[in-house]
Amino acid sequence: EKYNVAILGATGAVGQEFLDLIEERNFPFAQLKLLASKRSAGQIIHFMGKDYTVEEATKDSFKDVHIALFAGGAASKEFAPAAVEAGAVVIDNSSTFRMDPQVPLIVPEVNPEMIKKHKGIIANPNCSTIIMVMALKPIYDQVKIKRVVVSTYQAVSGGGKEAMAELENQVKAIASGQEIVANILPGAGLPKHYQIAFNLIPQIDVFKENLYTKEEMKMIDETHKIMNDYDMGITATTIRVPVYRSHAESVNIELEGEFSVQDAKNALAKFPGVVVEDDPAEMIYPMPLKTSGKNDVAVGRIRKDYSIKNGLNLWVVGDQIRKGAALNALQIAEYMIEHKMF
Ligand code: 2RA
Repeated sequence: EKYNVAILGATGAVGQEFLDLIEERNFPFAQLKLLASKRSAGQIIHFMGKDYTVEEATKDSFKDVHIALFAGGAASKEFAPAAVEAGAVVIDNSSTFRMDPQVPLIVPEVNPEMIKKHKGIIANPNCSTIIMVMALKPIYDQVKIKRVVVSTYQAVSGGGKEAMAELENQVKAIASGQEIVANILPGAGLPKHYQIAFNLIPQIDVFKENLYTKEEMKMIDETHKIMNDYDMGITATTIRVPVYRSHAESVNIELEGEFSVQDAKNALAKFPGVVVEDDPAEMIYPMPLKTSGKNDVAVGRIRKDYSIKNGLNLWVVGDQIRKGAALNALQIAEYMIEHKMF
């Protein structure tokens, strides 16, 4: 069985990763449609021996499409209803529909049972949320988590190809003594921009009334929905760091009961999509340069938090473009194919 696939946002970092993963995982597509904004339309993308012309997305672009992979951004709001209307299942990486009660918010290893409730749209969670819940779920399945305190160290890839280029250009400029240019981070549409090279920016997306950023509130609200536990206390601080494409997260959890470091290691090691890289004596721990380009989320620095009764500290690192976005979305489609949900 093969499926007609459309990729909206085909020319961006996530769109490109969709193509790499479709080839790498031998995803069963019949026809492939590459869609983008007017600005990016017209580009030719050579893929699996064929040349594809990127088309400007319109409301009529989804005829005969079975699976519409939306890379993210404002286009999702504009085109998701038309894609559903045309009979496609939309797997959307934007934040548009994530908190809509009609829209399942899915990490296939964590809450696949929620997929079947979809009404045509399935939302891919925020990258930093996906990476965190991959580490929370195997522990939560053994012992309930009462509270999570997370601090993230987020790669510039979260800001798209342009943000990755900005970091690279700033490093080159510093190396050659040229002027530093900052036009993208912490956000292209924000009134001010700051250098990211050799810096940390404590803002991802805009600030809300409660002085948290939207990125921080995504980690809180989306985790509640994915874990289906709205009592879990969660607080988050999300920081942009000069790293290309892996997000790293320091996750402190308070458990309802006893759970040793070894218990945590065993649970994490068994969980699909997670690898434990944790041997301090051998200086083994996850690092962004090691996880970039890989599918698994790596967990290390697992140790007790002695300041509370049942506390654990984890260091969680994952590729933002893969598991944080394109891979997770494609795995949702793979799960649906495997469980004959189309
Ligand atoms: C970021 N999570 O890292 C957001 C969107 N990808 O910028």
